[in-house]
Amino acid sequence: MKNHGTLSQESLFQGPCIEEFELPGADLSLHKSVWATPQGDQLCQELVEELEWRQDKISMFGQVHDVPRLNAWYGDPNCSYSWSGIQMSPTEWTPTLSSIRQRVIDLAGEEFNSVLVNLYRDGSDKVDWHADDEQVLGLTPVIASVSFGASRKFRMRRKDRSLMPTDIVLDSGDVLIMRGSTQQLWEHEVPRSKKVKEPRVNLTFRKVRVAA
Ligand SMILES: O=C(O)CCC(=O)C(=O)O
Repeated sequence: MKNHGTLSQESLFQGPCIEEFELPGADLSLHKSVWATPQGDQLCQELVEELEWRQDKISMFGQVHDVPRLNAWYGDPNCSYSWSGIQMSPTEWTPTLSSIRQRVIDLAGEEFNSVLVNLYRDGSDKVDWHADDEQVLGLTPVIASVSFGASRKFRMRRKDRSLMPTDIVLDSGDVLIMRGSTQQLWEHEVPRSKKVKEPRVNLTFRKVRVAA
């Protein structure tokens, strides 16, 4: 007999759910609410306060600009990284980052030796179209992207532009895992959004190949 009015044990338990996407050549799984929203928001604040943020510069058409977000690079001692001519040596894992990393390793079933952390101070910070396809990550990297704080749109498009872009909303506590040929065939951006007034911290866990 159905029990109206009171909640069963199952409906009280809201475990994380996984969303899959039908994107040709991309292998994405979005694990919703791996951290509950209040916990995710708390971690956002802690990371904003604790991490060693840097303001990188990028030169475009002969002019030097601030990258429109702050960054940090943490990892095992030998995991240096460079993108768009910016060199980064790893800072040692903090206890907070180590515990996030362990949760992500368990979820993805993959080892990660480093993390690129982005701080979007508000909706005017962004990241432009790119793929995480640097040689040191290998041809088919697994990237686990963790979001804390403000919800932001994560937009994906095929590099050959054969399809319309797809928008995925990443909320506080979500983990998006990208695998296979995703970085070879697709690129992604986080566009500006005037409505967003709150900060967001995004962590992309990676496995950098280290010379023996
Ligand atoms: O903030 C995000 O969700 C994406 C970050 C990103 O694209 C990157 O770190 O390469």
